[in-house]
Amino acid sequence: MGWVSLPLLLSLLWRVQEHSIQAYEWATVCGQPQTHERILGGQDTTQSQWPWQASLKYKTHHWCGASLIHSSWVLTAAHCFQDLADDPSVWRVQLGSQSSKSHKLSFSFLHARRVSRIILHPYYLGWPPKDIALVKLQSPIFFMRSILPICLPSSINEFKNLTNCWVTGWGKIKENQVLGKPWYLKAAKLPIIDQETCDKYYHVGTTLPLFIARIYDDMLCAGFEDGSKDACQGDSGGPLACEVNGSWHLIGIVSWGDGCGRPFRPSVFTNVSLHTDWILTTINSSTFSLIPSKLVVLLTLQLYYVSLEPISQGAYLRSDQCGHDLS
Ligand code: 4AZ
Repeated sequence: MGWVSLPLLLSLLWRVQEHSIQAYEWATVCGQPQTHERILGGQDTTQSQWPWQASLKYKTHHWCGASLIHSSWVLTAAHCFQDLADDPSVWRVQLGSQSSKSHKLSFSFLHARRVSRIILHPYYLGWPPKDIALVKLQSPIFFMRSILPICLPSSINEFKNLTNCWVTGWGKIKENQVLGKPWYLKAAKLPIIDQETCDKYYHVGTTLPLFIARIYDDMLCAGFEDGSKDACQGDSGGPLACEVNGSWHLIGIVSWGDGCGRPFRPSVFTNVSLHTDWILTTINSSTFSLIPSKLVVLLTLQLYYVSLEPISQGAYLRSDQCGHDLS
């Protein structure tokens, strides 16, 4: 290794570390699609309008939606993995594509990633509540016009007066009809329904007494009484994105519903604001676990440098400076 490349390598490593530690500096870039187009509910949409939308693929097949929240992490629903959470190698994450079936050339290092970790919520028991999972990409994705993260809701207070919320996905367009060619992302504007009203709706047409709740804990509903717009199978894990003070926030994750488009059966989402702490803690602890291994690399480089110093022509980085730089 030439001596010119050593400081470069060190600075690169340091930048990578800095990037991971200050994981949430991206808050300044999150939730800001670089477009001013507007769409009608249920119509085709372009990826740059929803640049955080990801397709979680089982091998090569679109399986669930997901949302980019960080250059190395997407958030999705835990139920998407069923019993396949232990094997990250069968999963892929595709970003930056309007169609769920991307062109072979665009299924490249620019737009798709293998998965290195799948972390289900520790209290998820195989069905909602806590239907939420973090997926770590094997390497960070590059941000571009069609690939940008969405903001996380910082508190439940952000729920007040949410009037611009959209669900997006490549799921079925009717209960018994899959999305057809060219498999373009769909978006529908949905009003939020308060938990009490939603629970009442979910009792309509059942013999279940009202004191047995169907909507509880971290469940959040959005949709119409008549079911005219709705999420469906294949949209699971995808975002309910709401505009708050000019930025888009990930308010919900598509979780479940009784069929699709049925009256009194709106879509049920995982309420992300109740999981922000878990998300941040999990991402940060996963990031910090990298530091010891980086220190080993840096120490090794330092030893390498010390052992070669007598024959090197000029010292670009003395070990004391190195120690100072890393403090
Ligand atoms: C599903 O099976 C599913 N109508 C997702 C959302 C809804 C229903 C089913 C909501 O993944």
